[in-house]
Amino acid sequence: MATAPHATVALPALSRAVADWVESVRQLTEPSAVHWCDGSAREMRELTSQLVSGGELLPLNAQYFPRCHLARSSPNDVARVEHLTFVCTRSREDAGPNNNWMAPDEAHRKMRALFSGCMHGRTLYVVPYCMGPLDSPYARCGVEITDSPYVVINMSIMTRIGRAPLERIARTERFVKGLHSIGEVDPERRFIMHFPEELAIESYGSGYGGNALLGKKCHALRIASWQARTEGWLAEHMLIVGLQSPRGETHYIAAAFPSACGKTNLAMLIPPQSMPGWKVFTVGDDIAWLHPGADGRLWAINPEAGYFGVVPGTNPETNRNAYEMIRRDTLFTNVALTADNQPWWEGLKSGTPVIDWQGRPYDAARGPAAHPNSRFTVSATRNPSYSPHAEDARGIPISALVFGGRRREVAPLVYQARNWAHGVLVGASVASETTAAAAGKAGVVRRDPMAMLPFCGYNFGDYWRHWLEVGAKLTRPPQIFHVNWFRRDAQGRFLWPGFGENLRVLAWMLERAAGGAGAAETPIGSVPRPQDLHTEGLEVRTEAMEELLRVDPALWRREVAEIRAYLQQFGTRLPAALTAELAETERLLP
Ligand code: OXD
Ligand code: MN
Repeated sequence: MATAPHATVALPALSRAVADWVESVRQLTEPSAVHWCDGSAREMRELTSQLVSGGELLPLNAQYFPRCHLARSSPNDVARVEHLTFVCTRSREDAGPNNNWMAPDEAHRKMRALFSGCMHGRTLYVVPYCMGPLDSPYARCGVEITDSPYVVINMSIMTRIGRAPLERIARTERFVKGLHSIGEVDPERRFIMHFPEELAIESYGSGYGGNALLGKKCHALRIASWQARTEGWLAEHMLIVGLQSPRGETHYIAAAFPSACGKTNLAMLIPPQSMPGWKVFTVGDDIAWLHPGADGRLWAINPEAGYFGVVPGTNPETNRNAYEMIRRDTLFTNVALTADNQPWWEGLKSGTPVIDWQGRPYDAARGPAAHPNSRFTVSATRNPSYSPHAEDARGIPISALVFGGRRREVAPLVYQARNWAHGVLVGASVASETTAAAAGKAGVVRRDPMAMLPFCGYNFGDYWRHWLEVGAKLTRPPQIFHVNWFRRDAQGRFLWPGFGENLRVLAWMLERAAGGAGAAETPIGSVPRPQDLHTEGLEVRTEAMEELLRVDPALWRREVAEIRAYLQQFGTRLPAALTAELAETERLLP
């Protein structure tokens, strides 16, 4: 007996709420065509060849970099623009001193004027996407409308897009609305607006990274952090990594570092030869959504499906997994080219650039060949160390949370917080030297609480209170640590070798979390003594090791004063528990 043909419902007919919104945006932006993305491989191949024909994507050397392409952004559009990024809540205090704020009505008015008629002659793409495994109760969906096919291709790598997310949206008709247009790519007409109370994002005038791939920083951090607070979970700027010990047990760590401080490298770490039997599995390299579980532990999913990683510095020594991963099916943005059309970047340690990131003949006098914030976009499944549990619907349990910054001095290599509230203070006090990931001067120390300064969608004072509330729900909370791989000696040389050797520090944390491993008790928390770390085969001089683990009371008294001054700006929204923990640290300092 013949079976009835399976009727596939057309995409625009799946969700009334999405269709109505698309129609209202169509009327506002006046595109010449509307394309609903189904997320198929065929669709992405067609979009890619369209961009190749138009010269917007350059195919790279097919022998060494099969199915890889290069995109070049406008030189005025190469990084996130924090000064043009706003959180638009009804009350200014809800956005907090940590965000640029604009009243929602004013922001909508401004954006309406920019979006009005902006897609003339362009195609409007509708990109339904899911952040997190499609079958996970922790995943959340959104729809990005964009006029940039380059953004569509990136979104198809970074998230799960197309029919399945739209079907999930149709079940609840609840989704984050992300409206994006590259506009004129004019920094004078560029804004990234967030409306957490409306679960909406409006981004105009940039086609780059976090400004334009709205699933990432805009949704999965700024909007999700707000949504997480209302729903009782945490959306964090954290990598997630699984460590399997020689005994065969795997434990997971989530770690927050400011942009371009090595999250991707740590998430893909390769154990040093002197630590045989250890294995490392990547769950995520940038964002973690953390949920208190029924068992009193904290469970994590990675909402993303790919990596948008900084390319410069990637080589077989710094990150062999990433180096292998980006040799096929990868979209490069703003790297340089060799004579035979291979991508090239500073720190690659082989090959010679002949064309710079702007497509000009390379001339060292004009600066680096690849832009310092040049990126690769690649599917997480290309990662040789991709965790077999990365797509588990219920997530993975977290044993340790780690905060860190890039600091020449003050913070020792690693320390463990006294308890959850102290850990929240440690996270709130993160400070780091700025990098090329955001426009502005690199190398300046700034406070970057939980590495969320550019990404928290509401007042930090409320956010820390929410952290304390989540902690109170956990009967088996992860231990909280702080690391600093970037301590330097008087000559400015790094004291710690970093990369694979960081596993020694992570292994100590896991032993501490399990109630083992020794430490010295100090005013800032527990710090390992050299004998508490796995140091076999480690080439670090004894004096360097002592310096790395030193807590200097004079520097820390100054640090406490600076932290207090920083926290005071949050006024009455600052939880008293953090002030009390800071006072306790001060009391313990000699
Ligand atoms: C990123 C960033 O791109 O943090 O991940 O800037
Ligand atoms: Mn990031």
